[in-house]
Amino acid sequence: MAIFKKLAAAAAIITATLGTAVALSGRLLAGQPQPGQIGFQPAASPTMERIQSFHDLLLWIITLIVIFVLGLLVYVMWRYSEKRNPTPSKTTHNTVIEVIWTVVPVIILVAIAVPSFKLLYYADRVEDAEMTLKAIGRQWYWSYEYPDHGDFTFDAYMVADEDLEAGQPRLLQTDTAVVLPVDTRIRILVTASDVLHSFAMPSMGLKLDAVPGRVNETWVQINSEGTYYGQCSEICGTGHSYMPIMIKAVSKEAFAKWVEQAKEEFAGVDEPADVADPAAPVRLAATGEELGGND
Ligand SMILES: [Cu+2]
Repeated sequence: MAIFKKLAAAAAIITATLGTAVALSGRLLAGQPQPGQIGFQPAASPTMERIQSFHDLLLWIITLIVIFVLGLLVYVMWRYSEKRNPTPSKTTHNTVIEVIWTVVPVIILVAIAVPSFKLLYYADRVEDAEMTLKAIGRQWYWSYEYPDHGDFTFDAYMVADEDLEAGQPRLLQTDTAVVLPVDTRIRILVTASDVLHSFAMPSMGLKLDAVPGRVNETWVQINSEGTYYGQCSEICGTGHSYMPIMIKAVSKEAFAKWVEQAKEEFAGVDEPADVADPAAPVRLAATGEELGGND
């Protein structure tokens, strides 16, 4: 018996250590996926908070349904087996039961639809945005525009593996961060210049198609300062996995300072690749290699 006690004590220590490690790393690296992570990244916006609680509600509903159906199946297998029920009943219809098993699922679906549509419209757009960010998906990087702050623009390329510094996540770090203020309602406009892309930031509950010739709109309000990572989520070509999105959320004051700096830094800097010119070479961010234009 003593050996079991020792094993139990060791297990408790390991569990406690792992728990602390996970909690610590979760706090340090909130805006990116964790090794062995189960579930969502910590919510960084009101939209994501609502998505998580809606997910939790659905998890309850689906769990109860699964348990109920599994219970019925097991009971029927036991109660109506050949041994216990040698002469089966010839019943083929039961109006009451049929009405119940039609109406109850309808009620459940309506109960799900109401909060679902509420959330859909909440996440859709914000009427009183305080500023606008425009993200343009390109093969294979993102360009950003700040129309309310002097309309400067810049491109953000992924940092290649060999250029990563300590602590920078692989395939997620970009050379230029998208700096945004916290506690601000930010309208996000998303489009693309070549093929379909998708602007996705899991911790903020953002995922919006970037469609050439069309501008899609969503919004975000970032809860706290930090660096958040996302990726293009539409298979868009060979460089699809090499066009991450990196948002640095800072205080409003720090953002105002950054804007002044950025206006100078990005003034007249490389005009975005000419959309109308299909022969323009595109740069593959991962290798820096130049590829021919789309044929
Ligand atoms: Cu893409």
